[in-house]
Amino acid sequence: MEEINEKGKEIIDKENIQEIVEETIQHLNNPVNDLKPIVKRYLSVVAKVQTEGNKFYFSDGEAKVEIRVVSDEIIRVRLAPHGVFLADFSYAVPVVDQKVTAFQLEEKEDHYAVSTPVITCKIRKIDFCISFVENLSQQVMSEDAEPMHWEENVDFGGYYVFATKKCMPEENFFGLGDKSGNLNLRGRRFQNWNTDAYSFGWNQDPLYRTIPFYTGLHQQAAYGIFFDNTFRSYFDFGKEDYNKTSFWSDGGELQYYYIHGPHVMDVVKRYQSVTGTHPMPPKWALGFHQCRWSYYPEKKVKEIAEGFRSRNIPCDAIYLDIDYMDGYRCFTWNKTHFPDPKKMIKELLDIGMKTVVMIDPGIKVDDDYWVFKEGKENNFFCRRSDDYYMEGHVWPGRCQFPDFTNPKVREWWGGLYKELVEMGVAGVWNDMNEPAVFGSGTFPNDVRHNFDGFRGSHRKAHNVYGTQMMRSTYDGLKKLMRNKRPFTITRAGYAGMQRYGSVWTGDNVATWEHLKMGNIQCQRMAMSGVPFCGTDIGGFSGEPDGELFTRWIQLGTFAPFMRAHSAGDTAEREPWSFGEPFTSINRKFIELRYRLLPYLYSVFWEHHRYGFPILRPMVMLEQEEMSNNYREDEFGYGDKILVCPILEQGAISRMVYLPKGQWYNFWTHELLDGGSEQHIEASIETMPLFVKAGAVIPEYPVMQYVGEKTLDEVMLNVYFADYEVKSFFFEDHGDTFAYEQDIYSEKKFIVKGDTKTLLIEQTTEGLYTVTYELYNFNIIGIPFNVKRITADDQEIKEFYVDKGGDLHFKSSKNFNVIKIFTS
Ligand code: MIG
Repeated sequence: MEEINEKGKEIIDKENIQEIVEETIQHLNNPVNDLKPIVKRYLSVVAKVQTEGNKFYFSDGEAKVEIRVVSDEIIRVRLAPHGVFLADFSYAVPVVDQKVTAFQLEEKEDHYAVSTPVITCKIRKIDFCISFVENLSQQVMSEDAEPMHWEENVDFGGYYVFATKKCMPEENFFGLGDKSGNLNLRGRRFQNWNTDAYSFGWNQDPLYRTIPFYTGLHQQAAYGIFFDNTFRSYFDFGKEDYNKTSFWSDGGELQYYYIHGPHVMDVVKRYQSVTGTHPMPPKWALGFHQCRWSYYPEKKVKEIAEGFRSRNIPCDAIYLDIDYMDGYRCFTWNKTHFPDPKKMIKELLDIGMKTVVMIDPGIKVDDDYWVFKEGKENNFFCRRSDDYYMEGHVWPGRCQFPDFTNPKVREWWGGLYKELVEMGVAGVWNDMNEPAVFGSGTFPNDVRHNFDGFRGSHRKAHNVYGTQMMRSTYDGLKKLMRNKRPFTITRAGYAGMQRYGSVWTGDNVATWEHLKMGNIQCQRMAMSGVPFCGTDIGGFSGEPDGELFTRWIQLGTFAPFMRAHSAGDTAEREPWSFGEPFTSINRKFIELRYRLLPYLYSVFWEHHRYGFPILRPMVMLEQEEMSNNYREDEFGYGDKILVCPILEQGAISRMVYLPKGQWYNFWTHELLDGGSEQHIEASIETMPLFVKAGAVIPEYPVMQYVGEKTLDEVMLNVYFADYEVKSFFFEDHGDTFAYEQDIYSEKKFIVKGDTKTLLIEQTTEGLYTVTYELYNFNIIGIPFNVKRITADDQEIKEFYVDKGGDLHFKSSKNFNVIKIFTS
């Protein structure tokens, strides 16, 4: 690599270029040289500039670069080695242009500058090196170490494309989708190629998903780079050369978005503005889910469902893994095990249990099977370059695979869910969509794809196959469910996958290391734009003991997606499988999940509407604190709760870092000062959990499933602070898209305390009216004797302080201002 770069540098000298081209041609024409040409070509001197609206073109005479102002904080860069850009189509980015207030192009002595009110993109004349500068601070956020370069791909056509940037001193990197290993990516190299990674290990790479987006943080300021390229791609964060960060891919266009911060949170939020946020999920999907490979026959499924109810352990969904099908044929039922699925699903629903079923991409080659027949007749299955069908073995045996990059195929596939939806299936689980094939791992490179009319081989379509399958599932269900919110879960995906549903981290293992790894994976997914993520609680393969399982349930309580799952060759694994004291502790935490559900739902809304992630790694909460670049256990759950799982066997306490400000210990209500590490007790019955002072945390009574009870009041836990703090509380129907027509209720609370008073203000937005009438206040940490309470100047006479010092009273849900006085 180093050698090649040296070679490349020579080329920068324009004089040399003809020589190099001739050398390359000779090299290619020499039959002895069936090696790839080792010549990389670099952009050279900027020779020509053109403007077209928000797009600016710079050329060195042959290669062309497009700089497009996407918003005040986002600029896109594209490279066309021979001056012709590829079609501007992306599965990740539905709409490129956002709102820009102003932009301009200026010519300076040694560079051109494309600027917005916030950032400037500089293109250096002499060598085409591109840099991004924040206007206000003049800080150079990101800067090419070498001009963009490429290498002809003789085997497939097109180019290998490369960008190499300076790795700033003390710069750290985050994101990049699903990688195992530490949260901070500095010093490592990665590859993106969706892979079925059964029992993956620490630092194993690649895994199931591809999200070529990272956040860089240096001198306390952050920016992001989203390399929107679906081919196999690579990222090197100062591994090969401590001073360089590079990304490259096996084909496609060198196209990336520079996304400005300076807060890490801004970077992630703006990345979501480019690739979209997750739609509101059905509320029940935020409950607890129970899964196993596989629960069958029907009797077993019902027994498990009833097992939850008889033990009073809340649960909203039960999963049917591949064995519910007839010979693993998708969209069929094994009639021996499930003689009347509709009836079973209804009976499950009667006790509040939703049914989620698995659907895989591999379709059994079988002329008596209607799905295969339809796919064959309509030419919906993938073909090889020489026109043979793409065939591979998966669960059903010999299979063909729908080309989900074809909009017609997506439409067809989406419609295939009709019968399942009519039977009452509430959600769909898409597995094996890397795509995974037994033996060879995945499709061969030469498989052709429609790519929404833009055509491509599997090299280009591989990493998006899973997302397009999931999209087809999501869109299909949305139609069939008559605009009720679908619940979908996928294993594979590409950037933007969050627009179509949730994800789990794949086949993990029942070890303490995997518990730690899973915690990091979900945080990393959150920083990569995928909020609704969870791990297989308990570990998919291997056997957890009661302690590990319970610690996993505890962590899972604060994973956006909470599901226990296990492989078929393991012992049964329900929350009660390990006996006491574990069953009771598991129940207590699952109940906590349901108590905090209105909070989680509100945080989900903040994600959907404003682009904030649900999980917030410490570096996101406090990026100015250098040590947070390396912290990966503690995380924010929304902006009001801080979680720190116990990740070590036998541990009954641990050190926890609390960000600056004041925090209440959730269990003891002890008030702690942040900004340092604290020693926190956490026997197996508990885990370190903190609430920000000033927070209003809405709470529901424990329910066995979402919507079990009609509420006549909602509890508001208010944590006293002697400064001002805002909180959100979002409610709506919970399962329709009416929120898109403003039919929701978004409440904002402002809490302000001092030594004598506490004020709680409420404002409401949206057109939805909640059905309950009262708030039941639980005020924690009031430092004075309460003498009087008013709601909108009306006296509230009934109140009391309990033994623990918490103040209780009720008020109308419609209050504007509540005042609590000491005199
Ligand atoms: O080849 O459907 O990751 O969750 O239980 C294994 C059976 C296929 C892999 C999934 C796992 C699921 C399993 N599947």
